[in-house]
Amino acid sequence: MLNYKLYYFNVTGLGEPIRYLLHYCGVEFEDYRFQDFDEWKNHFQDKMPMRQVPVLEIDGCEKLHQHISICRYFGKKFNLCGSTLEEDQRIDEVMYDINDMRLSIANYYNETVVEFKAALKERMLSKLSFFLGKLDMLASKNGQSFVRGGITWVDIYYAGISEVMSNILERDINEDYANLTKLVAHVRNNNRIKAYLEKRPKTII
Ligand SMILES: N[C@@H](CCC(=O)N[C@@H](CS)C(=O)NCC(=O)O)C(=O)O
Repeated sequence: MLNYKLYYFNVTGLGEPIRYLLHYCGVEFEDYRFQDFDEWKNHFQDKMPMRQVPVLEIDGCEKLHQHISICRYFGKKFNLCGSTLEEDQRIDEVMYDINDMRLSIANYYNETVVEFKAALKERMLSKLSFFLGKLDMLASKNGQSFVRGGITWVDIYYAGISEVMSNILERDINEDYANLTKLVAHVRNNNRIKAYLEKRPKTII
């Protein structure tokens, strides 16, 4: 059995969908959270492949990076992919749509110039409602998942990353979308995810 260690900050962020997937799949791992930014800067940053996290270390040596490809890796490993190449294409499309939404929120959140921030907020909110509407329709068409044929890694990815987006915007982004709410609840009702959510550290973001 491989030994996994996930390095990330003590926030949900890009680490959370990986944590969701690992718990969903019942993979034991060390959820290493830097105590603060200094610990990261002084002791870890230079040891990471691209000086960024999340990073997943395997057996104390090999280091995987890029949060989406780490999620896809577990999707493949635990049969949470599509059953055809076309379904895998759909999974990737949804994942990149979700990522576009996330980046739009992150750009708004990180903007420090007040005048730019107002314009970014307007653009981000309009994009968000369009994308969420589309994703909701997809979830409605396919039951409690984005792609036909049952739960796949992108459903679990969404449950984790939509929590991050909601934390940043300080409201549940799925609240007006019944099918997305159902999809996320379905993932969170998984016994192992439920147990993780009960015991994980409380963080603001
Ligand atoms: N494209 C990368 C982005 C990783 C990234 O931006 N990580 C940030 C935290 S969310 C980071 O490591 N920041 C610390 C730093 O740059 O010092 C991914 O998706 O994993």
